[in-house]
Amino acid sequence: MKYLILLLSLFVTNIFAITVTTFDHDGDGVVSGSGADAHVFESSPNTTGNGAMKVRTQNSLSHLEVGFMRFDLSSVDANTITNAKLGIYDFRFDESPVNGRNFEVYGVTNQSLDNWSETGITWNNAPGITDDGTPFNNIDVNGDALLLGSFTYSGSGNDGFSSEISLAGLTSFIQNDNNNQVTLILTRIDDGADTLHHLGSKELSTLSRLDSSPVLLGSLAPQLILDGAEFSDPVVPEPSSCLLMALALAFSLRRRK
Ligand SMILES: [Ca+2]
Ligand SMILES: [Ca+2]
Ligand SMILES: [Ca+2]
Repeated sequence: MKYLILLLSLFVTNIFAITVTTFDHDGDGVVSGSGADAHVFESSPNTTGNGAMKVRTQNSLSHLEVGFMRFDLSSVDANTITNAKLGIYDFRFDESPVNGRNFEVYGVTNQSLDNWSETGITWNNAPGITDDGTPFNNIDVNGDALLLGSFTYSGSGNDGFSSEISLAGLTSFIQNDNNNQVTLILTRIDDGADTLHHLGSKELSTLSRLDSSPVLLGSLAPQLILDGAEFSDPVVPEPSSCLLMALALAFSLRRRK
């Protein structure tokens, strides 16, 4: 019994986590909330890239494309979040792996700028960016955005998903948010010949660029994994609670035998 309690307590500390995606803000797999993902082009500053989110740089320094993600945290009790991680999916994983590539993530700190349009965001109107007049030298981030950290992409196996991305400033950025809308900016920081990256969006419906097998809509959308998090609305069923109840039931059934 003592060991079971120990096992359960260990389990409890680890199973409380909520994954919010740009597709689904309350974890039921049904599209909801104000999540969004899109990309903008420095070379085409009035064009919106929506569909497969894309981040692109090239060593010719003739292209710079930057990804934008908005996560809706209104279903989550922000006070319960202990750690936040980012998950992104490489749409071209079976063609030119993004593994080993380096990215930077910024958070939009100006809360009034979270309400960008997924179908209307451009280089010229995107939050956190002011063009510095020198083309393609960097992301031209301004004072409305804060560098949260950098990471080297590492997908698990060949499924193209990297879902355990830790960024030094991400958790505190989310904890300090005050409008339940979190905007992240994603950009490559190293240049190379094979730098065109398509990262999964909430609209992505096929497995990869070379494999058109259909996937559940939203399943390859960018993710925020919120450790410790609990839903703010008690009506929303918590998968972790269901798991605990199932464990308790299994234990009581076992004792009755
Ligand atoms: Ca939902
Ligand atoms: Ca989108
Ligand atoms: Ca915000």
